[in-house]
Amino acid sequence: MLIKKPSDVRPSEITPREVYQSRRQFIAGAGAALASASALALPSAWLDERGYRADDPIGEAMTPEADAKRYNNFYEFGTDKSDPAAYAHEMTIDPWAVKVDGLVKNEKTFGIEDLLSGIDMEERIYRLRCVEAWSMVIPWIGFPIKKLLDKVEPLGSAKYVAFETLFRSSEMRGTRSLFSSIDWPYVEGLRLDEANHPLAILAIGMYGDVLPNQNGAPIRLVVPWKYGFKSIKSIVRIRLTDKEPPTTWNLLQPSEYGFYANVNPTVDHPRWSQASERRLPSSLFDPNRIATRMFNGYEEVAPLYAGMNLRRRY
Ligand SMILES: Nc1nc2c(c(=O)[nH]1)N[C@H]1C(S)=C(S)[C@@H](COP(=O)(O)O)O[C@H]1N2
Ligand SMILES: [Mo]
Repeated sequence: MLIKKPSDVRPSEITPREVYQSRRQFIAGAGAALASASALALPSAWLDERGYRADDPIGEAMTPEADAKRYNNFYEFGTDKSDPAAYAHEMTIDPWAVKVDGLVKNEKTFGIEDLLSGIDMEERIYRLRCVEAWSMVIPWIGFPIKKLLDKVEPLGSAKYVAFETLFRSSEMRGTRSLFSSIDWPYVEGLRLDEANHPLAILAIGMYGDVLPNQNGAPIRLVVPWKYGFKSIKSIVRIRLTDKEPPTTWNLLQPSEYGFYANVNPTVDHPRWSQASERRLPSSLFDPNRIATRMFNGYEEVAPLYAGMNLRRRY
């Protein structure tokens, strides 16, 4: 079973209020430099019971928490895998607002707590497959995007969902780099029916804790059947449209990165094979190379693409 049913997560373990209170408690109490798990008032049973060492429900070992938090892509903070963990703390995430607008009945700018109110959190243990041919298995805490879309009620004319990351160059040193060819803010998009798929989530936490900044705090997209670049971090705007929205990697290199970006072992990147991946942690002596699966193993999404040529719509 890929999805941990909400009924399996006891309400006492994770609720948005608990997660956010713990963050608030931490921000109010400790200095920003002392972000340690022990400072967070998470229910102790949560970590004791899971520990995040055992195999997960998909039968693959979870990536150690430390690796998932220090090996990142978040170009706003630099292009090295270690840059986000080193510099993302410079991003202010409290207060945080998300504007949801476009083709919806109720346009609204939500404070993060308002956005989460009335939404139950679930734990989802998903494979994350980067287009660079490495992968991880990460336990997220979040909720289906559909639950947020239901709050604003998309109009019948809405066909796509466009997402936008915070762009605040004073706090994002990667965006100040002369070598950056990205046209900020980082933008991504999904077809509305993809966004409404129950596997597509907005995550606010991982490994039983709130998201660290380098992983996209306070709220990010996670679309497990697509290459990692679709899973846009630190979202400030969600817009419903009737046209396919521009996406950052496609703008940069359209022949290499498509709008769909479904994980597909039979369609190679122009510069490398996508048939296999390095499952992290890996090393020179133990590359831990495994076969890549269609839709990253989430074949239940196949009906979304019935009749589409996935070689052409990569
Ligand atoms: N705003 C923003 N979101 C982003 C990126 C980025 O550079 N900026 N990188 C993407 C890529 S390429 C990947 S593989 C995943 C990595 O997520 P992780 O660091 O939490 O593992 O984030 C995605 N989301
Ligand atoms: Mo990626």
